[in-house]
Amino acid sequence: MYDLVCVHCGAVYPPDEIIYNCRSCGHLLAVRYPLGEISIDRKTWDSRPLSVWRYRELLPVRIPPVTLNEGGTPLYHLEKIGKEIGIPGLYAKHEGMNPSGSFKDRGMTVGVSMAMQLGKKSVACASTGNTSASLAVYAARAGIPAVVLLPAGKVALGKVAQALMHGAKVISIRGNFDQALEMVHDLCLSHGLYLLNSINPFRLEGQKTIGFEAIDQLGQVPDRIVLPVGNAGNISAVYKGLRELESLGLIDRLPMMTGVQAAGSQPVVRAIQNNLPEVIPEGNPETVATAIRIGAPVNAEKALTAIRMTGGTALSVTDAEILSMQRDLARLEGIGVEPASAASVAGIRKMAESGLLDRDEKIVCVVTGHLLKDPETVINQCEPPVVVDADISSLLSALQL
Ligand code: AN7
Repeated sequence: MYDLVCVHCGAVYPPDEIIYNCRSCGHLLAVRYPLGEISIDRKTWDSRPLSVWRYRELLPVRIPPVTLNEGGTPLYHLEKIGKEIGIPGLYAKHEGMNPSGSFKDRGMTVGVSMAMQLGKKSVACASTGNTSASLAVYAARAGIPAVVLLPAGKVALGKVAQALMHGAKVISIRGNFDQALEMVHDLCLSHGLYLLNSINPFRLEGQKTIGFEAIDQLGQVPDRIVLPVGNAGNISAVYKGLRELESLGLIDRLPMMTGVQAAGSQPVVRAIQNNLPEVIPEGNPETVATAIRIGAPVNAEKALTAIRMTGGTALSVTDAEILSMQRDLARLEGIGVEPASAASVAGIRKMAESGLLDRDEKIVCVVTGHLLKDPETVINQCEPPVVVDADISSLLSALQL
């Protein structure tokens, strides 16, 4: 059986205790498996479909899971963008192809399953959007109520639409994500809802399978895995999973974990580039990539470890660079992603242009959410459709034929 261990002081808690922060030092907890006792037969994994649940021996769920077949997302070779920036081994793992359109589904299938396993009757989260959409979906699937807190006016339309349609109780807070998270945390502690933000150690267990799948699809450990960073949960989760594979002897090296933030919201980048022991929160984060508009990333401590222990790095990209890469992915590769997702590939373009990486690297960029999540940002940067009269000559003249 696994237990929960404080990432800072090492205090240990039983797996069925509902606890999000260490009682001795206040830091976050992580799931620890008795890796020496777990036997994983590579053939058994390979015989199962590519999905979160392929890797169930390294997941905490012991009941039939609440699932919609998450994971198994495509890994695309970015041939044209890779050629343009001079990196032939450039790939994108399209997490927008999950059931609710983002990587959060990997975390929620595990997190909501754990809510059921632990006997919880309701769930909650704060969210820049995707977490709320995903929680609403999985709570509906489980048949339990969900409460989601959003920063008012700063959540992309598609995500709000999903949270509403799937039946969550949606509350908009006059404040930013960081404030909403503090509030929902208090609410969960005082009223017994199960908190499914990324401070929940079980949710990150599901997300770590992105790295497992990337290796299985590429047929080797990539030299670098690149993720957009908001609350820094996903980069921490992927690193944790890969460390477990390494301990089990299933891989023999780790990729350089590379985090990309938006220029207007880059506390992790500042900590890495200035070699700070911890992240200094930003009070007023701002970016077109609202998914990663987060000034006080709760998983920063784990993320700094992930980046530093693998010789990775963190860098920021401007909103213009993000949107330009969103368009290139869409038009050159046929891959539709939301702005935050394009940040990972934009970061690689920037590193390549500055000579900060080896052009022979095999690089997997995680593109985290689907284009349709944020239709307004798409419409704002594209020419509107040309309207013509319903006759063929008007059509031909509009097409300049
Ligand atoms: C598309 O939904 O934080 O660094 O509340 O939606 O693990 O936070 C979303 C984050 C990247 C950053 N890409 O991941 C939320 C939320 C997309 C995202 C991130 C998010 P973390």
